[in-house]
Amino acid sequence: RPVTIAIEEHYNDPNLVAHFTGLDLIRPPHIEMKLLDIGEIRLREMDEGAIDIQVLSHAGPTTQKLEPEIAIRMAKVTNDGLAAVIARAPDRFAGFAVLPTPAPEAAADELERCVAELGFKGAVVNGLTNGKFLDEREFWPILARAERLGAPIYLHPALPNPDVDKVYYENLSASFPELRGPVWGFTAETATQAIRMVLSGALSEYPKLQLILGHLGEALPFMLWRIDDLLARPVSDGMTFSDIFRCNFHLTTSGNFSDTALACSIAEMGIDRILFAVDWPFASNKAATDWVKRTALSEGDKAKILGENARKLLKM
Ligand code: GRE
Ligand code: ZN
Repeated sequence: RPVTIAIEEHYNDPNLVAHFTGLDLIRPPHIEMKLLDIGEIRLREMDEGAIDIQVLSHAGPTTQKLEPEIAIRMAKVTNDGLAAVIARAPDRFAGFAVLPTPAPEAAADELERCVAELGFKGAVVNGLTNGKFLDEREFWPILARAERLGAPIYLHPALPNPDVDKVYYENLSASFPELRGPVWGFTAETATQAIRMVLSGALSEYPKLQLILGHLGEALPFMLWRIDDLLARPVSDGMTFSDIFRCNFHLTTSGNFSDTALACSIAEMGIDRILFAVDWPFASNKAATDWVKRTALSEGDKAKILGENARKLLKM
């Protein structure tokens, strides 16, 4: 069977979780329990889903919403802890770093340490950094370093900016607490982050930088034609929005096992930019791999999505 690498798979480090405050994302106890497990339950469910390797990333909001000095210290502790987990089972686990983005120069250095010394595959950034989007110039040192290292940055959602949350979601959140989160709030903010990466000029400055979006691209494959049409001009160097999006983004299947969304994503991005992910423990490993195997794709295309594309992008 094809090698299967899942690349948006979460865990929690109690040392970092102790720093989360005001987190109103309610995760049920069985999810919290799985996030803390890096042994028996995780490996059993990987085996049930025929997943060979999980590329682990810490569950949100990680180090994006801490004071700079605390973020720097906790990113090191968390990344060292993840390296120790991987060292115990290097055939089953790989890692994405957490970055102290509130201190951008330190975050660039931490990314380099994690990739060059710990063998990590890139980094995950969870939502905004204390209210700021990653395309703002103060964060460009991180983007520059990621490009130089050939290390992708995964733009993972987090709960929306509190001002947005209040206006958009608050009055429905009692009945539908998932609305501000995975139902829509995550997608709206992360898609906005991705669009801003293109329009800010960050990707023209760092044209080799690779960004990863989960959930089959946070709805953007469906919107590319309309975005191009209404911008009605190139973003830079004669490249349209969708030209840049197709050069600098890879998308994963995390938590969105939809045949029609997958067909749209492949049609817009090409098969080589679609990678397998589950979003464990928020989605089921077995449901994810069963779905890929049931799709109408060729065996060659399934193998690309399940593992070959990740091996290339993450140099595994
Ligand atoms: C999260 O808490 O981070 C989360 C969910 C549901 C789906 C995905 C996800 O609560 O990352
Ligand atoms: Zn996730």
